[in-house]
Amino acid sequence: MPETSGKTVYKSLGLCGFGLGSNSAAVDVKDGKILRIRPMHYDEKYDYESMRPWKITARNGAVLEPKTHTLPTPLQYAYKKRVYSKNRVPYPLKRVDWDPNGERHPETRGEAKYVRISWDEATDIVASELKRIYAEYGPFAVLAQIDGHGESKIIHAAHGCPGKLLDLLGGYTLQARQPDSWEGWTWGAKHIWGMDPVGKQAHTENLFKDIAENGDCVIMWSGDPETTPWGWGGMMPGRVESFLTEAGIKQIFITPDLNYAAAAHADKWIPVLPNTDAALQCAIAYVWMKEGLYDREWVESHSVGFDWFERYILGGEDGVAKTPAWAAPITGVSARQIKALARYWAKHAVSIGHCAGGGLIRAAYSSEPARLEVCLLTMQQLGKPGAGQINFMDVGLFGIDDIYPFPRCELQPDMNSVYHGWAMLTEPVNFIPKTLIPQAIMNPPVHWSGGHVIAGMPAQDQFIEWDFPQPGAGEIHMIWTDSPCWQTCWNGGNEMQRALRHPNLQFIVAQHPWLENDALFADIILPTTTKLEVNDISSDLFSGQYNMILHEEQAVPHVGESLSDWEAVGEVAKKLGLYEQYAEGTEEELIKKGFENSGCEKYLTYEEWMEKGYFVVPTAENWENDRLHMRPWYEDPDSEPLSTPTGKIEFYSTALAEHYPDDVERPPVPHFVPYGESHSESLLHPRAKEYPFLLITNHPRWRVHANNDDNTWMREFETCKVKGPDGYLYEPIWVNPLDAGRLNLHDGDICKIFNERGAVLGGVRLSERVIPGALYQDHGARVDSIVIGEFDRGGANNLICPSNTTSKNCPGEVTNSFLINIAKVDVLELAKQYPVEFAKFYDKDTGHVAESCIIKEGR
Ligand SMILES: Nc1nc2c(c(=O)[nH]1)N[C@H]1C(S)=C(S)[C@@H](COP(=O)(O)OP(=O)(O)OC[C@H]3O[C@@H](n4cnc5c(=O)[nH]c(N)nc54)[C@H](O)[C@@H]3O)O[C@H]1N2
Ligand SMILES: Nc1nc2c(c(=O)[nH]1)N[C@H]1C(S)=C(S)[C@@H](COP(=O)(O)OP(=O)(O)OC[C@H]3O[C@@H](n4cnc5c(=O)[nH]c(N)nc54)[C@H](O)[C@@H]3O)O[C@H]1N2
Ligand SMILES: [Mo]
Repeated sequence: MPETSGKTVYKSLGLCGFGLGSNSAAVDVKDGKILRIRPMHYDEKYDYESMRPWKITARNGAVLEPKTHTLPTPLQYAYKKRVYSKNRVPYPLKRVDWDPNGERHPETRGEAKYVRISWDEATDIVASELKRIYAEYGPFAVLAQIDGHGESKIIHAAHGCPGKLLDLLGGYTLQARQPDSWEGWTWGAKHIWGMDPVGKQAHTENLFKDIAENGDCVIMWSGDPETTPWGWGGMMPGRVESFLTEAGIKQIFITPDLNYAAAAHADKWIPVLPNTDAALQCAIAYVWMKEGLYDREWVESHSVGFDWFERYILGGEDGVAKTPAWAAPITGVSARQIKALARYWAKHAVSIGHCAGGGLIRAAYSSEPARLEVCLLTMQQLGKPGAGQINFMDVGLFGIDDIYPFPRCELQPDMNSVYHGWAMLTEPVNFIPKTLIPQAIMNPPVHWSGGHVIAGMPAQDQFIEWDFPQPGAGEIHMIWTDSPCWQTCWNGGNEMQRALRHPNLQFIVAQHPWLENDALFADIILPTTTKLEVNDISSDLFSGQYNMILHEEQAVPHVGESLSDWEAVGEVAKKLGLYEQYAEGTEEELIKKGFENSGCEKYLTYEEWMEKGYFVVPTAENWENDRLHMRPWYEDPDSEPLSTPTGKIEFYSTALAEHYPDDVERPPVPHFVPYGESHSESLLHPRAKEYPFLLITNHPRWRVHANNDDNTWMREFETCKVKGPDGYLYEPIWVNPLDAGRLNLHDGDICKIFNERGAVLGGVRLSERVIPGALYQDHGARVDSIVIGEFDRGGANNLICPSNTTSKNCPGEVTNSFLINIAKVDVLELAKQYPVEFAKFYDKDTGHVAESCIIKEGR
C-alpha cells in the first residue's frame, strides 16, 4: 500500500485528455483521503523569472499576463466528489441473466441487475469469450469502442488499452472517431481554404497579439469562452475576454442563447435562430457586394470562383437574392441589424472568435456555414492587421506547430513514447465511423463516402468510398468498450439502445470507473480507477500560461476493487499469456522512459523532476518575433499556396465539383441548405408544424459531456438541475417567456421534449437568454430510461438526435439544432403509470445509483 497520508501531489485534471494534460491542480491528501483540490503555484519550487513570464500590451496600454498559479475551474475543484461518487463500480460485475454457457438475454440489457464476481472469474470470462469469438468469427467480430475524452492519463490511459491487447490477438474492428468537435470545418471548410488537418485557420501564430494591437472587434460566432475552456484548459480564455474589454476591443456574440461568456463580456448580443447562420452569412455578403464594401481585386488575387459565389448570393443561380430582408425571417435577425453589422464589419478590423465551433458546426449541413464563414473572412481580407479566425481554446492544440494564437512555450513535453491510449490515426483494416455504429450492428452492410472519418485526415481522404464489413470480415458479435457513453454523446441514442440489445451482440464488456450510460448495458463490467488513484506521468499543454510536465504521484488508495484501465486489460492479457508483450514494462520504468523522451531532460534531471513533482517549461525566447499568422499570405498569396487543389481560396470547390458534381446538400459553391434528402431539421420544413422548436444542445457547463453528472456539488447549482415535485433533479430546459406564455409553462415545470424518435424529460427555466423558437438543454446528461429506446428521465437529449449524418456524403454527427416539441408532464402521475421502470437506477436526491442495480450477496 503506497504512502497516502499528509502530502500534496500534482495532477493535470482536465477532462478532455487523450494523453494531453490540462487544468493542473494541487491535491492535498490527509489520512489517505483527498482533502482539497486547489491551484498549484508555478513558483512554489522554481524561480518565477526562469519561466520568462510573457506580456501582451494592447494599443491603449491594457496588459495581459499569465498568473503565477494554475487556473483550475469549478470542475477541478469539485473533482473529489467524482472520485468518491457512490456511482463508482465497486468490484467486477456480471449481469444476472447473462450466462455465457446458457441463455444470454440480450433483450434485458439496460434493465437487468448485476451480481458481484471476482477479478479472477471476470477475466476468465472475458478471455474465454475472446477466444471463442476469434475462433468462430475471426477478429473483426470484436468492435473496440476505445476512443473518447476523459481523464488524461498516459501509462494508465483512459481509452485505448484494449486495442493493444486485441492487436496482439490478431486485430479488431475499430469504432473510428469522428472529427466531432469540428465536423463542419472538416467536411466544409477544408474544401474552401484547405487548412489541414483541422479545417480551421492554421497559422494562427501571434494572432492574439495582432488583435490586441490592431483589432477593433471580435465576433464570437458561436462560442462560449467562459464555459467550454473548463473542459479544455482552465480559466484563461475568460481572462482573455476581460482583457479585450479593457483593451477597448468590442465583442459581438452571435448565438441563439446569451451564453455564460456573452452574459459577462458581450458588448452586443445578436440572437440568431439555431443553424440558420448560413442565411445570415449570405445576407452579409449581399450587403458587401451591393454596397461595394470589399476589395474585389484583392479577393480575386487570393481566390478562384468568386463569380460563382456572387451569382448565388445575388440570385442569379436560383432567382432568390440573399438580401437582409430574405434572411430576416429565416434567422430571426432583423434586416436593419444585418445591414448595420455588415457595414460595421467592413469598416473595422474584425476577427471571428470560436472555441471549437459551436452548435452549428455539429448540426445538419454544417459544411455550409463553415465554408461561408471563410467566404466572409476572405471578402474582408483575411490576414490583414487585426483580422483572422481565432480559437480561444487552441493553446498548443495537439502540438500542431502553427495553431498557436497565444505566446508560445519553448517546448511541448512529448508523452507519446509511453502513452498507452488510443491513437486517432490507428489504421486497422476494418472500421466503422462512430456515427454509423447502430446501423452497422443491426443492419450490416453499411456503405459511406468520406473515407476514414477520423479527425485529422487530409481532405482527399474524404473522397474514398468505404464499406463495413470489408471483404472477408463478418458482422459484429462482441463489444469491448472503455468509453461507455455512446447513447448520451452521439447521434440517435435511442437507436443505439436498441442496437445494444440486439441478438447479434453475444457479449459486451465495459471497463469504467462509474456505473452509468452504456455500462449499464454491459454483460461484464470491470471497475477502473480515476487518476487520483495511480502513479503516472503527464503534461499540461492547454493553460495558455505555461506548459508543464508532471510526475503524478498516487494520491489515494484505489476505490473498492478497481484497477487502472491499463491494469484491468493487463489482467485479461495474463489469462491469454500475452502480458509481457502487452505491458512493455513496469509503471516505474515507463515513467522514467516517458521523462527521458519528453524533451525535458535538457532542463533538469529525472531525479530532480521526481522530487519536485513538476517542471514549468519557459516561454520561448523572442516569441514576439514568430511569424504573424496569415500575414505573409495576405501580402502575397503566391508565396504560400493553400492546401486546396488550386492553392487558392476556392469559392467554387474544384474538388467537390469533380467528385460530387450533383450533391445539392454540399454543392461546389457554399449554400444555405435548410433541409434536403438527409434532414428536415428546419423551421422552414413542414415537419415544424408538429415540432415547432429547434433544440440547442450546448456542451454542458457543469459537466464535460457524460463526465461528472453525478457530482453532488454541481447538482446544487440552479443552472445545473431543476428540482421536480417528486424531488428528482431534472436537466434544465431554457424557454423564452414569449413561448412559455403561449404554452402556459412556468419556471420549474417538468416537461418532456419530444419528436418521432422519443422523449426526454427536463425542468423549465424561464429566460430571455434564449431566442424565441429555440429551446436549450445541455448535452451529456446521464441516461435514466423510463422506457428503453423511447423515454428518458435523465435529460439525455442525444437519445432523440437525428441518426442521419451531416449530409449524404459527409458522415459527421448531427447532434445540435433539431426539431422538437415541448409539453408539460405531471411526474407524480407518470410515476404511477410506469411504477417499476420509473427511476430504476438513480436516487432522486443525490443522483447516485442507489445500488438498486447490484444484487447484494446473501440476498
Ligand atoms: N447533443 C450533443 N452531442 C454532442 C456534442 C454536442 O455539442 N451536442 N458534442 C460532441 C463532441 S464535440 C464530442 S467531443 C463528443 C464527446 O463524446 P465522448 O468523448 O464520447 O464523451 P466523454 O463523456 O467526454 O467521454 C467518454 C467516456 O469516457 C469516460 N471516462 C472518463 N475517464 C475515464 C477513464 O479514466 N477510464 C475509462 N474507462 N473511462 C473514462 C467517461 O465517463 C465517458 O463515459 O460528444 C459529441 N456529442
Ligand atoms: N464545460 C465543458 N467544457 C468543454 C466540454 C464540455 O462538455 N463541457 N467539451 C469540450 C469539447 S470536446 C469541445 S469540442 C468544446 C466545444 O466547444 P464549442 O463547440 O464552442 O461549444 P458548444 O457548447 O457546442 O457551443 C458554443 C456556443 O455556441 C452557441 N451556439 C449553439 N448553437 C448555435 C447555432 O446554431 N448558431 C450559433 N451562431 N451559435 C450557436 C451557443 O451559445 C454555445 O454556448 O468544448 C470543450 N470544453
Ligand atoms: Mo469535442
